[in-house]
Amino acid sequence: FTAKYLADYLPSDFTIDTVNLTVELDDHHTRVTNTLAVKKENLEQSQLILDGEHLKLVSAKLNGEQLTSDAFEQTEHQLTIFNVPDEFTLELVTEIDPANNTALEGLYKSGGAFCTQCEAEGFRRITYYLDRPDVMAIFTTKVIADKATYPYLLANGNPVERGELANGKHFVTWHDPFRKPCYLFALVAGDFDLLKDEFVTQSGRSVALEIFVDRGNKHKAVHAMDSLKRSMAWDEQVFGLEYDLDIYMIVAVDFFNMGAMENKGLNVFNSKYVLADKDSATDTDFFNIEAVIAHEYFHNWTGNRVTCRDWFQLSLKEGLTVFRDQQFSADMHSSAVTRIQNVKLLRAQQFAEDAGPMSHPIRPEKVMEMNNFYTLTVYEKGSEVIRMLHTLLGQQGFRQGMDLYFKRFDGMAVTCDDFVDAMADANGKDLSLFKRWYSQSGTPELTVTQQFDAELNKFKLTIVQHTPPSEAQPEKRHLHIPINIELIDPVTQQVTNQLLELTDVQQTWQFDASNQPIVALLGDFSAPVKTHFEQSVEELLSIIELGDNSFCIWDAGQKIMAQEVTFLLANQNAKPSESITRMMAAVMKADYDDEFKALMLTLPSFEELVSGLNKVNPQQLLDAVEQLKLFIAQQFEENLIGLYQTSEQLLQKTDGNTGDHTNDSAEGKQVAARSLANTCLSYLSMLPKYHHIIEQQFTQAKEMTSKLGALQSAVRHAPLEVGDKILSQFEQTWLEDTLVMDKWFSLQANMQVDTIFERLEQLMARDDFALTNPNRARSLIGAFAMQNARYFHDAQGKGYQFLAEQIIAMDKINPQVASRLITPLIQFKAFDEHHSELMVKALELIAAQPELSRDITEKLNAALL
Ligand code: BAL
Ligand code: ZN
Repeated sequence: FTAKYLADYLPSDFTIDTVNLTVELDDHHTRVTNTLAVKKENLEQSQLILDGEHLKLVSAKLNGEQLTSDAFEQTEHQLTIFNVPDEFTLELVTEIDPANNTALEGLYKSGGAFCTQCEAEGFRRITYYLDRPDVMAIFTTKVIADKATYPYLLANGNPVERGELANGKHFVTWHDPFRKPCYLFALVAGDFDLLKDEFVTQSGRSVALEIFVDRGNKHKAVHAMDSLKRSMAWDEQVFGLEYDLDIYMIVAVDFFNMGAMENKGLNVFNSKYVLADKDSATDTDFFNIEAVIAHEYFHNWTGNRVTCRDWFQLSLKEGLTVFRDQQFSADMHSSAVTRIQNVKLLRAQQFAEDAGPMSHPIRPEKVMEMNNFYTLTVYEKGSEVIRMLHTLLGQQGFRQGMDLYFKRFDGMAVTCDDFVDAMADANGKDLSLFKRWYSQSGTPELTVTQQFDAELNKFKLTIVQHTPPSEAQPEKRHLHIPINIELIDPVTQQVTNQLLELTDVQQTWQFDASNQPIVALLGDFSAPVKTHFEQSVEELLSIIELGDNSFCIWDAGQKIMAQEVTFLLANQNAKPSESITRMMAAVMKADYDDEFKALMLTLPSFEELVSGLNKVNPQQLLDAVEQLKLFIAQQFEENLIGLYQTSEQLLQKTDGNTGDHTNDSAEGKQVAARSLANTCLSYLSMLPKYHHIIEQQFTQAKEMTSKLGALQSAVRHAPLEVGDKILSQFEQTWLEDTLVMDKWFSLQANMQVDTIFERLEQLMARDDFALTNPNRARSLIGAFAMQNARYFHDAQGKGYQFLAEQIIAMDKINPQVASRLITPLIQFKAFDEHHSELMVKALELIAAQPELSRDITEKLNAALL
């Protein structure tokens, strides 16, 4: 396998004006007739090289003439046509086998339906094409299939013709008037329930909204539909962006590699991000569905109307669209809680990725398998980079930049530099140094020192930046970093805000201050960095008590908790210190809303803690966390039970009715109460005398969030009998619901029992477990490796070995999913020698297999360097 480099980019020698596709669907012999209008752009070039994989070429005609065998050459990945004229029509007929396509790229079957996934390079599995995002064409697609089995035939754009054919078949022809790259192509055929609605745009155009789901699930699409309408309205209000076709369709399928896909006018979604009702989905599911629906909708402008020149620029559309969906969620819900959740994800997972062997800049420079770069770095850090622009330019300046971006580039395939230039030009701001965020990998670290001169009433803050070197970039350079600070006067309790711009390795700022202020650093987490700033517990408590910025308040609490864990880790026989008691007492008495209080009470996750430590022993870390959690449960038992009961009372007053749960609604308050109740239950279940509450909550709950909260506490902290009893009741109720059963598999994967490996084997032997179903595989194998740290990091290496074996099996079926599962194993450098050696052994076991995919090979090459 060879890598591609950003530096080697060249424009295409050919362009394609129009594509006419006729797709005659059949399980094993789908026939694709592809008629292309091709134009030579580089007149020196005599041969046209098209991408194509797993295709059987049936016939090839140039300008209506059959090509003779010496006029072209076929390899495993390409079709080369020699001596082509300057402009011509090419008609290619190929055959494919969708029913045996377990990789779920290109055209495949999910349940009884045909569907497609073309990003990044799946279109080449449907027909021969110039499969690169800067080749943009007008697509017309005729879909033909059996009418009884596949009553709905869908593709991009607007339907222009439909009719009946012989042998019970029918067809529908779709025309997409917007030029697009082939990765945005989609086709769906199946029998569905259809939920219909309408949205009237700000200019008064009516858009038909259609969501297709498996039969019997129509009521579960209502939340997705409401979310779609809210997204459409928000994009008009905040960015002035209106939808452009007459119809917007979403199809939910059970077999899907990613979350969802923004194909023009025809989104295909993992059913996990569409289907929800109050019985079967948690508040988090409702939140995530709204966010993913919004994300894919927002792509219509940031991704589809303006797309990427090449795949190295993926963050151009993904970082920007994640930022847009985060802002939307913050507007619909608590902005503080939404922001903290964004940061938790970044710190837990992106920081780990950036410290591991696959560390890459948000605009990678070298790629072997593009599917490996749909990463937390490109998406989440990419979004943080956009957020920094938003912070530097302000909402209005950012909007001016967006307006200029669309004015310059609508209908084009462009680069990240083009985007930043639009932001700079619209605001007259020099962003040349800022662009380094796109080319440099790693998490920058800020070291902060302070100095107060009581005689001169001056306060000085010095910040030094440093990014640790990585294999690919041994010399890191300084970046342009926006740093929001709050200065809190401990005497007057006055709080002032400042935005500092760090543009050098080291800078000092001076402020007038009559008392030594307390600094709350990185308000709203204004930059994706780690900080080293020695602040006393008194200072951190003052931030909690006097600060204005919710993120800084939460972060001060997290810092005290993380310091406590570190202390217990270093002093194995010690007891938790006074600081944690003081902090928890402050949180207990503070007047926070329930959801924020739940976050303030929650200890940093295992992954968040690992990212702040060096070569940690995972078992000892888990022991320290459990010791601290038990201590808090014992010390604050009365507060916890009080909060738990108050939340439960609020929940019982009104029925759980998880419809619109935006922040101010009655439902929003219930969401918050459930979050607090589950957090308290998680502490209380550390104490055996409260184990009965777990079962009580499970039995009495009227919705899934509370049921799941009870189950999570059971599998984590209660005796096996309690967990097994309610898990079995849960299974009997939900056996027929795939998405709920995914939760059931995940709960089992999280069990804290020494027989976990036998349990995993038994679960994998069930009829309803299959590696060919990505959601199910992730719900068991992924949940075990990514959530059950205690047994994944088993001291004998059994957890690593289990994961390695599953990856080997999965790689033959679905390399993309296999490659995602390998993430926790390649991050071995974060752990002590004993564990990291066992992890490397597991990686070597995988590496010893013949015929590994390009996806896995790229990661193994990086990890086992
Ligand atoms: N473009 C792939 C799925 C997503 O990020 O929306
Ligand atoms: Zn996206």
